[in-house]
Amino acid sequence: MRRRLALFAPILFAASAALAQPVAHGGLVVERVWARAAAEEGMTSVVYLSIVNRGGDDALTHARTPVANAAVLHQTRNDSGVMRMLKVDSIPIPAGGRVVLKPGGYHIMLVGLQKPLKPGDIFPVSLTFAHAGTLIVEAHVLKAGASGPAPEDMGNDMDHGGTSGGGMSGGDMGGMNMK
Ligand SMILES: [Cu+2]
Repeated sequence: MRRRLALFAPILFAASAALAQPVAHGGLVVERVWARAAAEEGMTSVVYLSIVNRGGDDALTHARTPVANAAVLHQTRNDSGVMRMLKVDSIPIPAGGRVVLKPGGYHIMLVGLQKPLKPGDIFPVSLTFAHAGTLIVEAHVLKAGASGPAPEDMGNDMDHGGTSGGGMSGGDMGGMNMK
């Protein structure tokens, strides 16, 4: 882990220039990795990202980060009008597909933060895939109520209406609903 982080160190510089800086690994490209700010150690946070798969069928099976005790794969589902988060064993990444972890859908829940996450912070997240193995990406911390990166950093698949206007963030969780 330590050695892998060192290998990826040059990416830190590139990533600080652009949130959209993609990280390629085999047939996978991971981009727009962001997390919600959390004011205190011990709270929860959420990581979102986009994965483009130019290879065969794969699945995201584990996530880890040094900033939290656990990083759990979750899916938010609308259960008769009530938004619920469920733990999932894996997130399918179909061949030739694009999977977006975003508010109201799949996400990586950070449980038991080791430290507060402030807007502008960057932290590493290791992602393990069933076939592609493990890669490390950098998550950019946005404000607690953020629903995604700035519009200029977004692709056209972010379908939840952007950050202005409020009230339409898809019912997802930030750090607030899991106390
Ligand atoms: Cu969750």
